[in-house]
Amino acid sequence: MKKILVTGALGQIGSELVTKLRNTYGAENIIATDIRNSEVMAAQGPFELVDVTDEQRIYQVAKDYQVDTIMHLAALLSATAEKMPKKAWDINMGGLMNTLEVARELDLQFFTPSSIGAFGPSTPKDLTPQDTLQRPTTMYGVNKVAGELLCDYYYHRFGVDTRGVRFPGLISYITPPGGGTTDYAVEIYYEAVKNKAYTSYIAAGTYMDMMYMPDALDAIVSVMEADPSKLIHRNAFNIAAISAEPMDFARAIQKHIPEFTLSFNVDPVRQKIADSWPNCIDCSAAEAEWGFKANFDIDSMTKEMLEKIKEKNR
Ligand code: AKB
Repeated sequence: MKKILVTGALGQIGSELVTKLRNTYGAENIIATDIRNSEVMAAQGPFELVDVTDEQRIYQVAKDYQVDTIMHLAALLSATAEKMPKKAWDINMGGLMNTLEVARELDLQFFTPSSIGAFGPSTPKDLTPQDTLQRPTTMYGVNKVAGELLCDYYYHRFGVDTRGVRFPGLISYITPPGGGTTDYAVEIYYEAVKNKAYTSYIAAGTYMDMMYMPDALDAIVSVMEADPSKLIHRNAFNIAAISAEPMDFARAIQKHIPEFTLSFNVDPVRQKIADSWPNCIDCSAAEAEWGFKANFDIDSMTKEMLEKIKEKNR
């Protein structure tokens, strides 16, 4: 039976991952942690206040609960990191270093997500290979590349069982993302239901990879349960499901809300970040090494997103 400590448990991924893990491995075996409190999450299983910049605290909680795995999710996303680069370095790199150290000291399995943000303008944009040029031009990207290398280092140098994926923009109806470049692809659904209109801060024709949250959660569980002898890459597997630009979302939404309209008011900061990222990444290494497969395309995701948001509004 697994015993897993999750950092950033109240974030976009964490809030849904904790529920899935608690359903899979038993609520008492999932120690949700965050810098903020949550009575709801605490009522459903173990919950501890943890600031990932405090290594002693992470160590203590991991030891007290005798966990065998850390899933480290706490991080600032790309747009926020551009606004606060020093803080992003401290949280994203400091938090990763601290959690990896605890994993080394206590001999724990370790997961942390990288991102399509780990690529930059000189990376091939279409069918971006698993192993390719990575010269990102954002603080978030610098953090993600350094993080991928650090996880590889902890595996090769200390034998820590580090694993990870490069997530595309993640779309869900439960917890909204905050401070990301791909957040428009979530906002568009809420606005479609509420106002039948959305103004996108990302320009028409800007393709980025996206994925529906259930596929992202399945990917985390699959890569963690994968046979280690089959893993050539271990960390930072390219995974994606949907390569889309804002008009693709508009067309998918119009199949359910024909009067929906999309307009544009481009934010130069987030547009510049988006322009530096791939259009569509190649996931063949993840498919071959641990059987990655996404189940949702833009139409099946859109149908469910609109239904669930309508239900929430009732
Ligand atoms: C962001 O937009 O910053 C994230 C990501 C793709 O890593 N959603």
